[in-house]
Amino acid sequence: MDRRSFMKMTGLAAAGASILASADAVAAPLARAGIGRGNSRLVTPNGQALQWRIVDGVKVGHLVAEAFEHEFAPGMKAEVWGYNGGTPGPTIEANEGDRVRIYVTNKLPEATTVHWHGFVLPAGMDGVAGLNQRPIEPGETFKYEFVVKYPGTYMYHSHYDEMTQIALGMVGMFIVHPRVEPGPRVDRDFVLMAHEWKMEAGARRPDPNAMSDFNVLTFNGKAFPATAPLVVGKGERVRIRFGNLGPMDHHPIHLHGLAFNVTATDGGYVPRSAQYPETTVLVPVGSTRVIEFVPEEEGDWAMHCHMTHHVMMQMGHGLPNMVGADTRQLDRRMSRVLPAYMTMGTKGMGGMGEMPMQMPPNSLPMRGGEGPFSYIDMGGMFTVLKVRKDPDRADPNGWYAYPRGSVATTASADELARDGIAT
Ligand SMILES: [Cu+2]
Repeated sequence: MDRRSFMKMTGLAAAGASILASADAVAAPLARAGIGRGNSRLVTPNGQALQWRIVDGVKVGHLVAEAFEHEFAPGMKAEVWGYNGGTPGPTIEANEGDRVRIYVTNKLPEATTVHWHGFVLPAGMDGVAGLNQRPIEPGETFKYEFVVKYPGTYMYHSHYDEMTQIALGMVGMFIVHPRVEPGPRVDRDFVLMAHEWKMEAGARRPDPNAMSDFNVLTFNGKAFPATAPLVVGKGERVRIRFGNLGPMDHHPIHLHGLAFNVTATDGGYVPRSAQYPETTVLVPVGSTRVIEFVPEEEGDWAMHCHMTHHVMMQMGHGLPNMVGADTRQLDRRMSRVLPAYMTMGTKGMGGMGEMPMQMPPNSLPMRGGEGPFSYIDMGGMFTVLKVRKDPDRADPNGWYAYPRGSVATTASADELARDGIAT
């Protein structure tokens, strides 16, 4: 999206908010571009926020569990299940001590419930089907009401037929702001939810029976290059809240160019004395991890899951190993029936994301997207942290303007001779 359409969207969101304050608060397509709400600085890249209506001092919201079409990245859409037209569902935001009343309407073909993951609340509101309540049948609307006692970074998800419903996308984040921040004030506050999906090429829906070999890995429901970049200022204090309610996988999320501290989990704040610096944080299934940092170097910095298969996409899975294979004979034979035939992958697979391969319908290339120097051969659970001097005026889609002479490039003969490097 260019800057102009981004601005237009921001305007629309502001106009929409006033209408929604009095109308039904369902399925608000607001804040699609990741716009924070009210006094909060919270941003959900590629996501939306739940709209509240205040009734007698209670925050009233409405989640609609439903199936809808979702685009993981240009080239691949799927019918998924989620809340209010999104997977993850809208980010829910409240303040410590708020009473919330959340209606859940079930428009799925089977029963469901909602569990408020990490909350300390009355047992009858915990949402485990059979244990805490009866399931919400299709067509029914249930009411959950509780006081959010403790601040933190929480999640919500279906707790009925979890294998199907979580795999199909019935997850979301729930942030409770503290009355008093336990640490320094932050300038930027992002929410990113990890998820993994199994999408057979050409399939219409993710496969909820998958246990391994997930081939579409997402942040907030998007695979790179569809993940919105995180634009922050040099010297600003930045918070990123990671959540993971994928079906099976844990994700070691790695940030380039800086070190961070884990300041909170879904269990609460980490005391300052117990925090230590890291560059990769493991976000296990069923957990949140909150990190904070102050970037000191401007630039475009990769932020990605460090599991190499989690930055690949569909076509990168289930391939035979061809590295180092001598396939000249095979290629010669094949070329009799397919003149353009060439076995791929014998010298590695670095260039495969950009090869003009014929793609099966509804599928993503092996990996990657356009970069400022060449094709970026990582995809899936990958996004870019853009550290800028003036982040609020920076084009979120623009690339960093490198100072002259600051980019790695070919060594000259003089330099090689000077330093005694034989090549
Ligand atoms: Cu991962």
